[in-house]
Amino acid sequence: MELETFMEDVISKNPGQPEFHQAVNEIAINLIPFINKNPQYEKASILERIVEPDRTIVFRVVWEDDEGHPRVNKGYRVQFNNAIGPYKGGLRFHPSVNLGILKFLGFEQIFKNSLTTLAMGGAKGGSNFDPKGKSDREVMRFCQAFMTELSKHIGEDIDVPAGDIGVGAREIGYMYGQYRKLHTEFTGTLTGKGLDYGGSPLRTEATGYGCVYFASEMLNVQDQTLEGKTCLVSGSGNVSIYTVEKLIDEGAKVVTLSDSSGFIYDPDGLDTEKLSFIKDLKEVRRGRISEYAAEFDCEFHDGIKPWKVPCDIAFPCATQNEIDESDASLLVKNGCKVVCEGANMPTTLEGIKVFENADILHAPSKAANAGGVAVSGFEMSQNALGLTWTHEEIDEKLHVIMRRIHEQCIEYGKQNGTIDYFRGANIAGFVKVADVMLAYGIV
Ligand code: NDP
Ligand code: 2IT
Repeated sequence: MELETFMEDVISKNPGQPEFHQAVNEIAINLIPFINKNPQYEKASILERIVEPDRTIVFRVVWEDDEGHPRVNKGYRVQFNNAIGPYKGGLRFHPSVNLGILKFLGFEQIFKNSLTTLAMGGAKGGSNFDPKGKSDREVMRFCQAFMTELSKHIGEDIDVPAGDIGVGAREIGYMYGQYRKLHTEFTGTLTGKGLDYGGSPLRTEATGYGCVYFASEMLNVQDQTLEGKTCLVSGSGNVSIYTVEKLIDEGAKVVTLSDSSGFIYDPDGLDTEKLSFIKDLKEVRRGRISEYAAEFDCEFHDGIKPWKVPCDIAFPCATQNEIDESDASLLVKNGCKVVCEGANMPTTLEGIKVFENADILHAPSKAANAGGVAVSGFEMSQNALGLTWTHEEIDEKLHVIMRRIHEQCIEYGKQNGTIDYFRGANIAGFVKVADVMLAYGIV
């Protein structure tokens, strides 16, 4: 099998979906040489089968705005692969959402969920609805309308959605409220729920904390720690906030945060008090990051990303393709040695090459940000068992999972004394799902 012909086929079957092509390409680069050495996968056409979603559901969402006007959005759920467990993955509400973006996210989720070692298949969904500037009531009416249709396709053993960009505690509350009402049942069909109605301790923190645990594992191999390291974090949403929280705990110095309007540069570093301001700004008031610069008298860089700031470690935690070739070159030039991906696919293929050529330790999102979905998996288990584990118990389990993911990356990614984390994560994530697909036969 050849990469070029395989990708030509994927592109011709999925026209106009560049992010999906990119996600497949990123994995195929590693999988095709591996499959060529393991012909059982080629014989059963596993790669050709795994890039085709089990099903995609696309629907209309009509809701009423505060002026009484009907508004129309698109709703989606891509149920990509349930070989190893119920479909599992987040919902994204953002104006940029389209089928190609959700297919890239659902595809990545298959391998990420496999790496967690838990029984979860891959899925993703969402809408081109933009929660920004909407009242709470409008968000509630949208979430209810969205769930009215989505509820027909999900269930605790079928498909368990969660949050992603634009979907946090508020949206999950509205959607779970509607699901409960429509199904007359109280089951764990969504994760990221509030603690008093079936949510798991640490789910809010899990993606960010897990990402920092993964970075610690990478540094540990080099006999280093996070203590005193200068870190850039992009974004200022769920993943960024809890990445920063754990970095502060570990004694690292975080000097940037961003949103879609620009980034703040605080050379003194964030501390707990400054982070409380960010939590209130982003989780409660839903304000802009520039307010941080005004509050703490530091620089705000309008309309640009933080990658020109010198650092030891970069944590891209906002969105896909936020580090392109020139951003990657700037990071390398300014001394960055480690890149740990909190966001999904934040680095372009050209950016990955730059890091590879500079021997940067680069953790792919499907490994580094798997802590969120892992704790979602724990939420499902707690719901099924009807009990709640403690914060400490879950933190310990999260640590173990992130360590195991790191070990899998080493097992499949070690080559001539160096670790290719992309290769390791891609192959380790694939093997488990592919072997199960082989066991099921041609279905
Ligand atoms: P949030 O909605 O909480 O925050 C997103 C942040 O990224 C905001 O600061 C937002 O700025 C910024 N952002 C979003 N889109 C863009 C864009 N196009 N350009 C510049 N900035 C942008 O989302 P999360 O923190 O939950 O998600 C962040 C990333 O992490 C995503 O890639 C997501 O897929 C991934 N992820 C999330 C997990 C989770 O558990 N929540 C789990 C694993 C991965 P603004 O407000 O201005 O739009
Ligand atoms: O990208 C992701 O892993 C998520 N948005 C979390 C998915 C989940 O089901 O918790």
